[in-house]
Amino acid sequence: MSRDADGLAPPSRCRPTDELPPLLEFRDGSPVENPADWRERREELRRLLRHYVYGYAPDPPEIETTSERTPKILDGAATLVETEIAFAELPDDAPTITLAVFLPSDAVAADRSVPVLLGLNWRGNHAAVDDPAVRITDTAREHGGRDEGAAERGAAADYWCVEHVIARGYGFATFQLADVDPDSGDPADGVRPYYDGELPGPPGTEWGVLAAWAWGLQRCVDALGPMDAVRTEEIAVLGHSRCGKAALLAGATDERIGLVAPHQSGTGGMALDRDNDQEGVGDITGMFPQWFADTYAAFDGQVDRLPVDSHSLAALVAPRPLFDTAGARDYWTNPGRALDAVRAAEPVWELLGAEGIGDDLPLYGDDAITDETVGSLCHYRRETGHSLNEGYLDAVLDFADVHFDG
Ligand code: GTR
Repeated sequence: MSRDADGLAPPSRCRPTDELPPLLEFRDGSPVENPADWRERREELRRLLRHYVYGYAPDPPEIETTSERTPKILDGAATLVETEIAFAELPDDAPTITLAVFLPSDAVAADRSVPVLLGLNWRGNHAAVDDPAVRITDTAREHGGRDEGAAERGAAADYWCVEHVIARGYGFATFQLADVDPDSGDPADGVRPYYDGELPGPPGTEWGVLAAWAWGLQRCVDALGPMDAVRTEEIAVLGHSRCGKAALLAGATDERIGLVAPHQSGTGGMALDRDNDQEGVGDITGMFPQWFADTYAAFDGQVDRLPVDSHSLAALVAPRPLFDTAGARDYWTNPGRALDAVRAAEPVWELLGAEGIGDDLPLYGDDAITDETVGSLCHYRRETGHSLNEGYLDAVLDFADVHFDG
């Protein structure tokens, strides 16, 4: 189905989830009965998701980092650490990631480590805040998002709300997606060509751009983990839209990530492929073939043959906390089918002894997000279209407050 003149399509209704591929059953039909079985089933699902949807990423490379620290930015509220992440196994001309880490000044002064929100940005690190301390990278000059040349400083400040995140006692870390892959559709761009012929899967299952971005997020976790200022167990990954798909994939496939918060991630993210009357497999692989393994496009028109769906990806997060956020008017991302995926994944949290869904979902707007109301798995909506703002970030942080100690 396609969008109307406003870019919207009518909301879809929720459907029963009993026709989804079972999570607690192996491919050979044997049951998954306990946490040990789930470890094996998790590996099976992970392989299937790579094989049929996102493609096989390379094994994690060794990273090499150099960091520069600037205290007292954002009117004194934050310390900036800019970290260049390079890959020892790749040649000198290969891409590097410039990770900008913003830390609350009071925590830095007190030598106190903080939980960190890690997000993939589109327009450059310098667009996330309006402060001259943040470097405008070569990547940002070349790929400014919707702008010609580099985006304005602070162009995405109302989107990321970094000062607000800092004021709530969290760190914020981000890198520009074009550092890893500019999403041009040209397979010669970005980091992927450096791994040609070296990926673990058969031909046709090579990693797409979403898997490459997820890999980039995981390399940032490599770099953040050893930082004294960061609570290693409390790195939350967040992303909007295509970056929400990548954030979910990164969090699902990397158990070091302490909390996963995909925002309006839609098809290829939290929304189920089955019975999705918004963006179908054919729509998304037609528009963005580069995002996925080549195998995925073959399921256009026969999505019921996929051995996985988005609830399978969500379930890989269990028992860690997963907070899915959606815009009630963001029809194209199909909030109804994202909620169905959350519901369908819940038995895995329960099998692992974690509380799944707390109160009835979805939570809306100013609904309280406390340990009384939420479990480890939540779906939350605000009355918006396709956007990120302080209201959503507050909800993510409320949820993180419930699950993190820091
Ligand atoms: C849309 C696409 C969505 C979403 C979005 C975005 O055009 O259909 O799946 O990823 O782009 O990332 O902005």
